[in-house]
Amino acid sequence: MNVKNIFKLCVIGSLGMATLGLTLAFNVSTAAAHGERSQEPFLRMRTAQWYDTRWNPQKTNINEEAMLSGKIHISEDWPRAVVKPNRTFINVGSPSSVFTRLSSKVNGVPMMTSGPMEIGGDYEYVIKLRGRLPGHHHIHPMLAVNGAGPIAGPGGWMDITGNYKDFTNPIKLLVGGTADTETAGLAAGLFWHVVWGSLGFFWIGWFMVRPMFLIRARVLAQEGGDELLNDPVDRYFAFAMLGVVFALIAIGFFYTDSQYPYTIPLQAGEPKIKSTHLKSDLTVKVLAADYDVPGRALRMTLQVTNSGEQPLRIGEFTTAGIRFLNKVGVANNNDPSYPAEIMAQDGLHIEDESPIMPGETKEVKLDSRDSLWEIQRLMDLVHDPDQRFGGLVMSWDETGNRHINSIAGNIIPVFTRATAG
Ligand SMILES: [Cu+2]
Repeated sequence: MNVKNIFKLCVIGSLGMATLGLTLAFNVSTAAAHGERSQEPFLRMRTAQWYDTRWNPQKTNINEEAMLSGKIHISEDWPRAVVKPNRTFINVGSPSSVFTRLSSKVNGVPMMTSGPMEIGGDYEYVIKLRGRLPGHHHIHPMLAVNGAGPIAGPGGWMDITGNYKDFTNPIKLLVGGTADTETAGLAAGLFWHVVWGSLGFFWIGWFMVRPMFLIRARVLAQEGGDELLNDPVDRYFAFAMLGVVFALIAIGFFYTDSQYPYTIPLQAGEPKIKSTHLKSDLTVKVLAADYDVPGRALRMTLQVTNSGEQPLRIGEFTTAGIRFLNKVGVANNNDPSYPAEIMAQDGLHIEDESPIMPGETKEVKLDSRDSLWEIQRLMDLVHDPDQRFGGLVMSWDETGNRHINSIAGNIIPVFTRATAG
C-alpha cells in the first residue's frame, strides 16, 4: 500500500467518523415507534381485532405495578396468508424489558404458556406489569401467533419514573425464602461464561501456534499433508481437553444438584381458554366498500338488521387499534386516556343518522374519514394482493348497552376524485 492510498483511507475514515459524530450529536431523540405501521394492513385489520385497550396507570414508579388490559376479537375473516392461531401467546410489545411481566390472564385463565385461540372468539386479557426501566415508553399489547409472528395491538405511552438501581423483583420460592430474579444466578452465569470462553480460546490458541491456520491449510492441501501435521502431542492435548470438559460438566452438575435439591422444570403445558362471543342485536353485512385514496376514507355500504327491542345507533368503527367515532361513539365510549394519535373523534360519518329501529333492515352508508388512514399506513391495503378490510362496528341502544359486530369485506380502491355523473 503506497502513501497515497493510506492518505485516501485516512480521509475516508475521518469523514466516516465525522458523519457518525454528527449523527450522534443531532439525532439523539429516541425512536417513537416500533414499526407497527409497517405491518401489512390485512395483518392488522383481519387477525386480532383489538378494542377497549387500557394502559393503566400511565405513570408508574420503579417497582410499582401497572396493568395493560383490553379485549381482542379473533376475526372470522382471518387472512389466508397468515397461519391460523393454533398456538398463540399474549405478550407486551415494548422497547426492551422496561416492565417485567408478573402475570397474564386471558378470560380469567393464567396464560403463562402458549395456547390456541378460536377464530371468531373473543378474549379479555389482563397483564400485570412491574416498572423496571425509567423512561417514556410506547407499549403495545401483542398477540404472538406461531408461524405468523407477533401482531401488535394499539400502542400507548407509559412513563416509568425513578431509578433503575432501586429495581428489585423478589419472588417467593416453593422451598421457603425469596430470590430476586434481577440478580439471582448472575454470578454463576458470568462464571460459566468465563470458564467456557477461556477454554474455547485456549483450544483455538493451541492450534494457532502449532502452526498457524493459513500454513496449516496450505500443508493440508498438499498430498500427504495430513500426515505431516499428525503430531501425537496434539492428540494427547485433545484427550486431556475432553477429560477437563467432562470433569467440569460433572462437577457443575453435582454441585448445583446439591445446592438446589428441589427444582421443577419450566412448564410447557397448554392453556385451554374458553372464548366468549360478541353480542349484538344487529346483523351487519358488507354490501360494498371502497377506499377513497385522495379523500382518505373507507366508504362502506352496509346492510343492517336490528333484531332487538331497542333502536340502535352506530357510533364507532375500530380497526387495527385505530378508532373512528361520531357523536354517538364519543357520548358512549369516550375513553380520554386512549392515545389521541390513534383516535379520530370525528372520523365516522353516516349519511342517514336516524337510529336503526327494532325489526328494521336498512342500508347504511358509513364513512370513516381521517388522515389517520394515511399516517397509520392503512391505505397501503390498496397494494395488497388480498384487498379486503376488516374491523369492528359498535352500536349503542337507548340504555347505553354496546353491541359489537366484526365485519369484513372486499374493498375497491378509488384512485382519482370522482367527477360528476
Ligand atoms: Cu410502538
